[in-house]
Amino acid sequence: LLPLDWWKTCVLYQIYPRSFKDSDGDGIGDLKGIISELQHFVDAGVDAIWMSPIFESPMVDFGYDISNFYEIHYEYGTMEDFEELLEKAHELGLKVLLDFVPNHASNESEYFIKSEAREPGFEDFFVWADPLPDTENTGVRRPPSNWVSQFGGSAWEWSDIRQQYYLHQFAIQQVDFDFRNPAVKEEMYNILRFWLDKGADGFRLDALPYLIEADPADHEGRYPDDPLSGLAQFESHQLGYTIPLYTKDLIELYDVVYEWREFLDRYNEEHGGDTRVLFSEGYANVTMTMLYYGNEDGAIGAHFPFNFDFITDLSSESNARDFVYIILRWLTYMPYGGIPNWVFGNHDNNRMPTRFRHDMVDGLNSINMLLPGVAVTYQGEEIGMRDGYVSWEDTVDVEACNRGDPDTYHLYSRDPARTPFHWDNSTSAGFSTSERTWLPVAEDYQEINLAKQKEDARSHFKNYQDLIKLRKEPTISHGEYDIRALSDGTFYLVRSLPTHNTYVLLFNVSERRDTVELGRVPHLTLPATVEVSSVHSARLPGNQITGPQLTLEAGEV
Ligand code: TEU
Repeated sequence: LLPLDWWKTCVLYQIYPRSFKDSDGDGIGDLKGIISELQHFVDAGVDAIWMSPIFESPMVDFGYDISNFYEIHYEYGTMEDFEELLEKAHELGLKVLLDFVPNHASNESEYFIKSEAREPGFEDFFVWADPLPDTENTGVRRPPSNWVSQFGGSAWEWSDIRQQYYLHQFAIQQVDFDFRNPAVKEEMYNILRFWLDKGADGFRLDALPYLIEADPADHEGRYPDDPLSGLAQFESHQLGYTIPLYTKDLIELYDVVYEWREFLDRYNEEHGGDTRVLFSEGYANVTMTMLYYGNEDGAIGAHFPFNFDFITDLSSESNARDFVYIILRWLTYMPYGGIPNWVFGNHDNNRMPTRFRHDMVDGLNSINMLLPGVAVTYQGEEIGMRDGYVSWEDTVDVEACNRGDPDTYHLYSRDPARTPFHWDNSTSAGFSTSERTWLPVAEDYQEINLAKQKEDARSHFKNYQDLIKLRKEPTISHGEYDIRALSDGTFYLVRSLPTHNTYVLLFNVSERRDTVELGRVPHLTLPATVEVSSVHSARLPGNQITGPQLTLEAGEV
């Protein structure tokens, strides 16, 4: 069997630095905190970590509004801390990926301040436009188009200094770069090179669908109004979401991604060492998403685009066939030679056990680990952390604050998925020595925390460790897959490889007990031995399954 490059089978763990571990008692996670807990990744069996942005930022969008792309944010530490983190992680065999946010910069960045002042070289760094001509002499200034920000309101903001509008597809303080300007592209290479030279192993690429907008040159000199998703429709609640035509998924943006890949391949070639990688982020339909892979062989685009299908297309309402269909859809559409990946949560969406059901944690972690390709874990999924409760008074997420009010904020808020990690049952769940943390610690931390799960005979964390060990089996890394629903409730995933063990996963996603005929599962020879089972399962690892039937409880794997 040919060994596979590290990133093709890795377990990739997303750290949300603000909520991972606080080393200095200010209630905010930091790099020293991450350094102090690197052993957690080794214990768990994780191969690579990526950190949400750690760069200098006014924190309007908690780091996704970067004011200096070459500096570490002071609340998180110093450049020395980052270098130490990298060195220690590498010593432990862990890869470290950074979050690269190319679509926008903070309005406090030098780029923006210079651009707003029309300094030569920076004048066209962002998307600037005049107001619509006031043909009827109303005296009211109107933005260039009806485009809407993802966080609500117009995507255009007036600058008194420059006497023009600038585009922001996210918060007002997140100004959209103009990717039609070669100087912007050049600067992006400088930023990438800076962090690669420090030793970063790759990047998660943020918000790529929004990189390029319609060119006024193609629309009689003006920014075209969006027919479906304009501000008026949005504000009258005709649509609770947007389907932008001129600001998202534009075909030109893929060329920018392919150029980054070329740049990275060249860097890899010149510098040697382990492969540095690009994982792209974007919510889009499957056709547009697959374009990030590039062509057949998956060798010209992102190493892979994150697969958000478990977040966007499956929930506690889904039956076994829904699961099978959604999993196969990715595997079917993926270009030949592409590497799949599976994401169950992140800092933008409700946590996995909350979107699905609490009894499904082990089943979901099992499919994540036993499907082919890369398994992605969002901080907390290894112990089954659920959404925390965050009151309106404690809410800090810019999206919730902009779009919501005391009655509706919970529909938008991303705070519940961002509450601090539960290390143990001490003060602030062991996240901080302070009782006051930037977001409240979820109330269930006494029940759900890492220390307890290490002690308990059976736990989500122990299952997580066992599953990662199982992943190392050649059948899982190199084998074939077969997946099919046996009933409304239960589907099987068979992984097989000639002359190696066969592994069969049976997962009852329904709320009811379900009995299936094991004779219908291909490649399954009886008796079979249990390797991993849900914490609420009566079957224990090592138990024999004889058949001919198997009864699974609700959510049991
Ligand atoms: O999110 C990009 C994105 O597509 C958003 O629309 C996301 O779906 C939304 O925030 C969900 O409410 C990335 C980051 O992951 C997110 O945290 C940032 O706020 C956003 O980019 C802007 O940088």
